[in-house]
Amino acid sequence: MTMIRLTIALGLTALTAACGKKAETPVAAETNQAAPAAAMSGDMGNMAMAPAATAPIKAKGHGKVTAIDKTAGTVTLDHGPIPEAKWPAMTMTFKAAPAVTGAAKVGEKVDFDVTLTGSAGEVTAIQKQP
Ligand SMILES: [Cu+2]
Repeated sequence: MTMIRLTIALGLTALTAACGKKAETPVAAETNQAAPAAAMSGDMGNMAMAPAATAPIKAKGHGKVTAIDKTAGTVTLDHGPIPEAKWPAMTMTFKAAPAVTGAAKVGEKVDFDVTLTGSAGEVTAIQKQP
């Protein structure tokens, strides 16, 4: 009997010790998680700078359709300034999906959504101005 109790006591001690260690492990894990989080915010700082170079910018524009090329999949817009991209007003040709080239009509004043990557852009949605 005594031996068994002792064994249980030892076992409990070992368990408690194990628990103690286990309790420490999550703390260490949290510390480890905090470090990547800090590193991530550092990465995000880099990401914030990246869009100027490569990351696509989603912007809204307003302008007039001057040409549509359904075969090439392009729409040419005489558009106003796009502050998101620091673009002045200009006439330029954008890539456009069939849904956009099909919806647009030359001469129409339009509002459009555009995704800009560097100096290239794709009109993703176009709507005749009300
Ligand atoms: Cu432009």
